[in-house]
Amino acid sequence: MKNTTTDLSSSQPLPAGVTDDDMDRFNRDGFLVVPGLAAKDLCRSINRVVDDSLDPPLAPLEFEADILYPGAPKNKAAHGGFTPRRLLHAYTRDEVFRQWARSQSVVAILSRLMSTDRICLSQNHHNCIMTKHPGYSSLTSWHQDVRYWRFDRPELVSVWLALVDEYPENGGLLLIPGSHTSDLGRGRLDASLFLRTDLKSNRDMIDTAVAATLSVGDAVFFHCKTYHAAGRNQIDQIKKSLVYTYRAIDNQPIPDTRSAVYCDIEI
Ligand SMILES: O=C(O)CCC(=O)C(=O)O
Repeated sequence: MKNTTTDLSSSQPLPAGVTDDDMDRFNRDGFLVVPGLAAKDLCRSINRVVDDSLDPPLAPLEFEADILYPGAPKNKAAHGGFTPRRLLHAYTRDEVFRQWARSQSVVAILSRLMSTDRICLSQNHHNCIMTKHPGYSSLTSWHQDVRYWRFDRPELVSVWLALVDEYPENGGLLLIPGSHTSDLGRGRLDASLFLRTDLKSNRDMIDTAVAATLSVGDAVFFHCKTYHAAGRNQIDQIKKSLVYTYRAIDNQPIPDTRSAVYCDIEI
């Protein structure tokens, strides 16, 4: 991808269910929702493994109290201190996760978005099951995923699979259409590179955000520069999403950075 947009001149056939309009939408908005991309059976199998991995929580994982986003328990000793936030290293956890990561439906769409058949899954970024537990979940402020990632080019695509229905009340994704092409100055971001909400220019941008309302099996493909956020889970069921990040094979991680700790997997 050049200048963060998709090359629409590719002659590859579109995968079933993805139209030229969808591709235009991805270029324009920086994300694309693909309804029903994962079969219900696969989602059931993934959910079974995820549920078994949450009770008891199976390492490697990250707790809400590790990341300390707004709303998280203050530390592990606090009430809810051992609430999981992310089950890490999804790809190597179980065959069902690999099956989805490499599935023809995912790969075909990625090939189109990235204008290449040679695609790698990053083991260093996302590659996790995101969970939001009732009572103890935190919110994620507005950010670009690429802010802490180090590659030749800021041109990665993440695939977010809904394992339960997702909507704002249970902490579903919010995205700012077109923000992947914005070039905000450093002054519009806070110390942790989240959008500063004390600035009117940022609040105006946030006002244009849309909620990704998803059913089980729906997937969101989003550019690593698309600003997104998510609220706390305010219902009484766990929200679970499986998230992977992909890059073109020639978009290499910078050696000795967090993006190069584990080797990427060509899919
Ligand atoms: O589920 C959330 O809170 C959003 C997570 C997110 O955007 C991220 O980890 O990059």
